[in-house]
Order: sequence, then C-alpha cells, then structure tokens
Amino acid sequence: MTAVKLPGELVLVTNREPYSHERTSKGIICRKRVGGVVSALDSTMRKTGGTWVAWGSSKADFENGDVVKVPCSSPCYTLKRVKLSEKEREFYYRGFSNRTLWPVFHLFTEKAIFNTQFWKMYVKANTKFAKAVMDVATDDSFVWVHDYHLSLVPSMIQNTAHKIAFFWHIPWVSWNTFSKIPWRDEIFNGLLGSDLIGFHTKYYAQNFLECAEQLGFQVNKKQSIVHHGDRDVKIGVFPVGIDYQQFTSVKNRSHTLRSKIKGEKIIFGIDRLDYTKGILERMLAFKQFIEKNPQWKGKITLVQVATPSRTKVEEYRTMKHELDESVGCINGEYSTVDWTPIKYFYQPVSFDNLVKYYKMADVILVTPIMDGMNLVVKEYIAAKDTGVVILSEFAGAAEELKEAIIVNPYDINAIAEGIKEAVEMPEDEKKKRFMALKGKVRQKDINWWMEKFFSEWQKLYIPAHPESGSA
Ligand code: GDG
Repeated sequence: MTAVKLPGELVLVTNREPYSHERTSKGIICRKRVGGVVSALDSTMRKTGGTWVAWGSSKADFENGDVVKVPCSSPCYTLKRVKLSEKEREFYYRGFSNRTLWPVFHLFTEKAIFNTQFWKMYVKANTKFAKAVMDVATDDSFVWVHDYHLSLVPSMIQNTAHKIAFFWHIPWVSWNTFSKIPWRDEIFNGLLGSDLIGFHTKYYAQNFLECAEQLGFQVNKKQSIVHHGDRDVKIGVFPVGIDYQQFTSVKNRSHTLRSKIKGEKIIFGIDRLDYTKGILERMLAFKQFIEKNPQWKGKITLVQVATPSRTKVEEYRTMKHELDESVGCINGEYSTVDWTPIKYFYQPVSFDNLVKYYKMADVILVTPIMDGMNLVVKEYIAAKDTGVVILSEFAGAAEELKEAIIVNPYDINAIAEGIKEAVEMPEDEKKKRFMALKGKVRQKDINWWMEKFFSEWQKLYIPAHPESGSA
C-alpha cells in the first residue's frame, strides 16, 4: 500500500470505463475493460478510493442508475458513468478521438480525418464529462483528467476551487505535426485549464513546451512552466509503471501451455489490434528471420495475441484484414504437418492466461511504430525471472529500458536481426540484461508513478515562502 494520500477526494476522469456491465444469458455480468489506461488507473484507484467518471459504453451500464461501486468483486471506489448518444459515440469517440487525434499524435497524419462535425461533437461530449465532474466534485476535490479524448475538460470545469491535473497517455508530437490540427488552439487552451500536465517522457514534454511557444505562450523552459493568463501551468515527466506485485504473485502454471507449442523458443506479442503497434511489420520481420535462418524452422514459434479494439472504426477493420492475410500467407508458406510458425489469436485473453503467456515466452517482441509508453513490455519483465526483450525505439518505454534489444520498427531487417540476437543470446548476457531491466520495472512501478505525480501536484498549492531576511 502506498503512503501518499491527497488532502481531498480524488475524482478521476477518463473516456473508457474500467468495468462494464453486460447482459448475458446468465444475467448481468461485470467485466474489466482491456487497455493501457485502465490497467494503470484501476490499480491507482484501488489504492486511493474516490470517484472515477467515465463513459458508460455498455448496454446494461445504466440499469441500476449511473453510479455503481467497483471493482464488482471487491468494491472500493465509485464509478460515475456518462451517457453518450449514438451520434456522440460516432463523432466524438470513433471520429475525433480515434480518427483525428489518435493518428496525428502517432505520426499517422495521412490517416487523420479533419471534420467539423467530429469536432463539434468532441466539444459537446467534453462538456458532458465536465458537467459530470462538477456534479460529483467538492471544493476539496483533486480532479485528474486523462488522455486525448478529454483535452477540453480542464478548462470547462468552472469551479476555481478544484485542483485540476491532466495526464496525456500518448506521445506529444512536435509543432510541425501538432500544428496540422485545425483546432490546435482550442485543444491547447483546454489542457491549460489544468495546474499540472504530465507526460511519459522528456521528449513529449519538450515537444509540448515547443508547441506552447509557437502558440505565443510565455514559457519558462528551465522550470517547465507555461504562463497562461495569470496562472502557471506546470509540465512534468512521469513515466507510468505497472502493478508489479500483481504479476509476480501469480504462480508459474505455464507448463501445460508450453508443452502444447512445438519448438525450442517461443516469441510472444500481445497488443490491442492497432496500426500504431507495428504488428504487421513484426509478422514480416518474423518471416524474414525464418527465411534467413532456416536452421530455426520447426524450432521457433511466434505467438501473437491481437486483442479486438475499436472494431467499428474503418482503419481498424482494414488492418484486421491485412493482418489475417499476412499471417495466413506466412503460415501457408512455411507450415509443416507438425509446425505452425505463427500462432495468431484475435481474441482477448484472461489475466491468468496473459501471465501464463508471459511466463512461457523466451522473448517478448514489442515493436510499436509509436507508443506513449507500452505496458506490455513492463508486464513481461515483471512476470518472469529471465527472458529477452526486443523493444521499439519509438515506445516511450525505450527511454528507460535501455538493456533491451532496441530496434527501429520501420526497419524489418533490423527486427529480424533483433530476433536472431534474442534467440541466440548467451545465457549470462541474458541474465545480466534481464536483471537490470527487472530492477527498473520493480523500482518505478505504479505506486512510484502515483506518488511522484501526487507529490508534484500537491506541491503546487503550498504557498511559496517569503524571501528569508538579508544575510
Ligand atoms: C495507452 C498508450 C500507454 C492487452 N490485451 C489484453 C490485455 N491487454 C492489456 C495489457 C496492457 C494493456 O492492455 C495495453 O497497454 P499498452 O500500454 O500496451 O497500450 P494502450 O492500450 O495503447 O495504452 C500506451 C498506456 O496508455 C498507459 O499510459 O502505455 O502507450 O497507448 O496492460 O496487458 N489484458 C488482458 N487480456 C488481453 O487480451 N487481460
């Protein structure tokens, strides 16, 4: 348990809800949602308590009102749900959030759609979230808003007594890219309604400060402060960690799973099916590895779980077809009667199975084209005693996890070489590198992240000491 306690109730705000209520033939069941933001913040809320405001996206979510205690098995915090109309879901969530902001902030500007209808609904939905916050927050509340879906919420919260912070979970891009968004001023001003804005890496924070300067704000780079009217907004770096204990406390029951997969080495990847995660490039790299290293045929398997995500968004459907085709082609070309090179699952796995996969994998292959942080790599390191990590240089995690095999995800050849290096790495080097990685993930876990964020946040409200008398 963490020692940090905020001197007021925490009101956390995200787009995605941590738990949904779904109607099944067995009645209503409560299900935890999958994704990086939920993974990180559910652990935080379990420790602090308070209220989590989020979109109630499931059909049975409002059957017992808009407020419910969660986690359903052992309730310890409150979930207040926001209802969105079908038009809002289409234009605010699937539209502006996932087809405008998401591609721009992951450098896929060619996929971005700039549409005024999307924008108007984004403003409307953000207004709803801000109103829900004002319904539950008291003057003492600490309101913590998260991620790109809700950039306008801080400035829409009209109670000046509230202490407001924001955490941006995805990369923050340079001015060259950010400036393409027609509503860049509104988004920036929305965020500047916060007292503190956090990013995963120094690079993202620097990009944000550069954008502030370009937009004409006065910036103190040394202190990481943006002056906004008569207020100062502090910009901070807080690389998110994982709930380390959750992964170490699971007993190793991966043997049965391991024995079902043929070969000496298992490489593992798990991602939401998203074009930013570099899954297609990973498949091509694995194919190239097999082609160039035929001695590994029949002895190595890539297990890839692609969890369904944003399935109603066109770009995600297209990518699913491309991935199905790519895996089919590779397996068609190289499979033998008793060996399938890629085991591919398009379905979510339970937490228990997730940990089993981590434990059985000799190598984790994490190759996003661009990723705010990436929690999968940290979870793998926590779950295992030894192993090898291949990590994209464009995942935020690469800023910390330098002992991984770092690859450029655009370079198929480099990933293939990385796989070779990983499977042939001498035992002592593997141990040395893994111990170093484990030390970092253990030390900078979710408690460390929360404490760092909360203590920086609280510091902002301590009145500055008057100059001490002349010496
Ligand atoms: C955003 C940023 C940043 C995935 N499939 C299953 C499953 N997962 C869990 C993983 C992990 C989480 O989802 C994914 O986290 P990531 O960090 O990899 O990615 P995003 O969802 O894109 O998250 C990201 C994060 O926010 C936090 O700030 O790191 O950069 O994009 O926890 O384990 N869990 C289970 N079954 C699955 O099938 N149980």
